[in-house]
Amino acid sequence: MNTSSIRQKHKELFGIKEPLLVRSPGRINLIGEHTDYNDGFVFPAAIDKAIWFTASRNDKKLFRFFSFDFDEYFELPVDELSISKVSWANYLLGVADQYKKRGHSLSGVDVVFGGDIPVGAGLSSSAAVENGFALVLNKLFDFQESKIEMVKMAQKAEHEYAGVMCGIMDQFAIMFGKKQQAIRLDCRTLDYEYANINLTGYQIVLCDTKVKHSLVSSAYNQRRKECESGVNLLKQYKPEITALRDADPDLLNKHKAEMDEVVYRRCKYVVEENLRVMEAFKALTQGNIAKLGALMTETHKGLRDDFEVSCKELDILFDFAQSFDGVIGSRMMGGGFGGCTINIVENDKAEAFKNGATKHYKQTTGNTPSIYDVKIMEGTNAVII
Ligand code: GAF
Repeated sequence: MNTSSIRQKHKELFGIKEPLLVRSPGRINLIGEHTDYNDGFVFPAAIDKAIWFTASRNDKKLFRFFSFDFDEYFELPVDELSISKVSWANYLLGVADQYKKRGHSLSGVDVVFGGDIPVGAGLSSSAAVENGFALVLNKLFDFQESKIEMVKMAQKAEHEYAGVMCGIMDQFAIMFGKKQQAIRLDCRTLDYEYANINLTGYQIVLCDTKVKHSLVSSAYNQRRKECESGVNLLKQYKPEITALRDADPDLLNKHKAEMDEVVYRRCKYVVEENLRVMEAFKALTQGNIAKLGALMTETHKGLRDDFEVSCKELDILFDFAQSFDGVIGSRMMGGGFGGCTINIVENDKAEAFKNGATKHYKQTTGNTPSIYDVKIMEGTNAVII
């Protein structure tokens, strides 16, 4: 897939030669996993894998979408906007619905979209689609919504049309991404700071397990509930606690005996992870890649043992990375139960690492992983051709 084939398809289907062109990337996350919906801190970045959209208005009061990757056409009258049985269409319809709820009057829109963000790999292809379509509508109809409003609408689209009660990290990182910069985001205040990703001598390698276990969204929503139940207990002692962001290890340990054992471990992980994000930001800005790597490794252990969102396949890749001389940090990335590990690897050992991980994963699971080199790139934007 390239942008000229999407543009060609747009012309074929809708007869428009020069539609609006929007690029919306995937994201990685250096550290800060499952902290966003606990009002905590995250450290993601937008990448050089993206979904591209061509878009134009139609005067037929129709949503007409073509998914290049699924090779499927979808059509719905604008006045009948509601959740569809076609799951890919929901990521666009959910965004349209948010515009409607903010009082914008929608008319017909024609869209072709597709790209190279692998689905189910934990690189947030869904948020890339939501953000991209948010920008498409904003531009085509001149709705004048700000970037942050588009981020919030994209997040709500995921809640209401995809049923995943996600935090704000993915949509934020994808909208605000900048070349060569990761974003340290405070998910409560939405204050953010960019940090130059200067991994001199190292590169980021993603190893994709190619599995996505079916419990992803139910387990995700379940983790949110467990965190909330920890907050409800701690609140009885410190009413100012409204999210795990407000708790610290001492307070948690003081009330450990009163907590359900599982809830305690979920809270412990989140409280520790928030502290790790702060440390990682400091380490990266000081060029201390070894420290960043060590923190990532701790994160994986917490996600595996306390938060329990890893899986056999991710652990196999993590263990291999741990044993490989030349990997300075490794961990599962994203919501969990499949998807990728993110690895920081010495440049001159990267090829050997990729080959070794592929061979080991094949031998242990019988499946071939996908390996991606990623670069940090700009967030969602309209492209002038
Ligand atoms: C998914 C969610 F969409 C994010 O909001 C975040 O919670 C992440 O899992 C885990 O850190 O990508």
